[in-house]
Amino acid sequence: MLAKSKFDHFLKIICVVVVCAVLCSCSMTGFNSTDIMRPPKSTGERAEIESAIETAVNGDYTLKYPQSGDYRSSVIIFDLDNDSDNEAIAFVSKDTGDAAGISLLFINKTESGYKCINEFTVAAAEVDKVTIIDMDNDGTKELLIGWSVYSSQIKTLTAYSYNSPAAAQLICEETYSELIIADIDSDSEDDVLLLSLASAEKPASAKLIKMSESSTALYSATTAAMNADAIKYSALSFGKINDNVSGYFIDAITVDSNTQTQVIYLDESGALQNPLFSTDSESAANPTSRSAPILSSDIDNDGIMEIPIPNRLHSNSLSENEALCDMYDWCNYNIYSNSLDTAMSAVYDPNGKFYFKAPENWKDMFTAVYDSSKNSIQFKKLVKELSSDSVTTSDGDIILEIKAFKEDEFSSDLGYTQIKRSSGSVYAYKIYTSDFDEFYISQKNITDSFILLDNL
Ligand SMILES: [Ca+2]
Ligand SMILES: [Ca+2]
Ligand SMILES: [Ca+2]
Ligand SMILES: [Ca+2]
Repeated sequence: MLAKSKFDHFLKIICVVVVCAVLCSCSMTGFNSTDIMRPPKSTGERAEIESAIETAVNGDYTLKYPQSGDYRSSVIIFDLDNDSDNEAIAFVSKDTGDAAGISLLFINKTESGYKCINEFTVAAAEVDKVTIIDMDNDGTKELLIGWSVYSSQIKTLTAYSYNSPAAAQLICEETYSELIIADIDSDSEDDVLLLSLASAEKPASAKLIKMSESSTALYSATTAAMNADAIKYSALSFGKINDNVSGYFIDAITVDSNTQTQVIYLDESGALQNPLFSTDSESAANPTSRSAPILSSDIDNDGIMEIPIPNRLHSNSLSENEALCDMYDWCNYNIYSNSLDTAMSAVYDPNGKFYFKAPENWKDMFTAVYDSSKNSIQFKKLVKELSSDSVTTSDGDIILEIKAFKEDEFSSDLGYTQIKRSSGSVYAYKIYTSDFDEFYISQKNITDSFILLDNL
């Protein structure tokens, strides 16, 4: 039962945190089609473009649809050069029988109607993602297109500029696992970041991509090494590291099934940094590694991101029905001292219904034990005994108990005070310490520290 409850609990946290991640992430915007935001001016325009495609292909073809990103249409209509006339691009696979790949068609409005002006064929099975961005800030958009083959997680990037009346392919030899757009250098212009999981060909990396001064090539302006043990990204959240610096909080699943966070940001010299990852030694393990798939988020809603770091509680006297509760320190990454500074510590209810923020005056001096027979958590003092070469701890007096009652079983006669009522349950507490105890916690503090997961 407990294991299932824990699983439910983590599922809820994942749901909550994924929602947070999506809200503050530029990379996981999901379906947000600009095709819908900017429909063709008329069916006439769409029909003319389709006719231009048919003329250019001159045979049977299949339209190909980008599989991720903001643009999911096989025909994307956009004013690339900012002259108020739309251009179009189209992805088609020609039904010629041979493995020719996918053709990218540029379709331009001419005096005699829409015409295909350029065709580029790429050896790929699918279009992964289309990014339309002004890489050199000259007012015309460049196209970055990711391509995938079935056998690999690694996508190939090609890039194109459009200067009427023709498109040109830019030199670009980059690959990626995730292409993300955000203003990582805070100059109010979007930047392109490529994240790559480790592959047989290339080590794991984060790269900031820029356009050459000649506007003929894309190149990696700065690179940071990333953890080769990461096998899948769980969330890519762009957010504030502190009041002045923003960066990516990259939560990834590692080969040992843990979740860990890497923080990618640009330092003052313009170099990408990944301070929570070190190639130096095996001992420099990422301190954020955790067995539960809990994602980084702005847990306390102050605008700055936190990373959940397990902070194990201790007990020397667990009985048959008792289990230690999990606690997490939600930490801000301090780029100046290279440290993780705790913004909030919280104990999780093993049933996944709530967490309880540990008050400041309990810091490192308490434990929390869940008793399944009573459906309650007892918060106890931790007694530390110092000897010349070691510290031993033992469970001390109970400070506070939080118990979940079924709604029809709760009564104020039972000696508990109600905190919250939710979904057929009443959560209530009993204080065991006096007002003069150093672990004293006020009624208001208990209420403020109790956070129902449903309300996150
Ligand atoms: Ca145009
Ligand atoms: Ca441009
Ligand atoms: Ca920027
Ligand atoms: Ca925060």
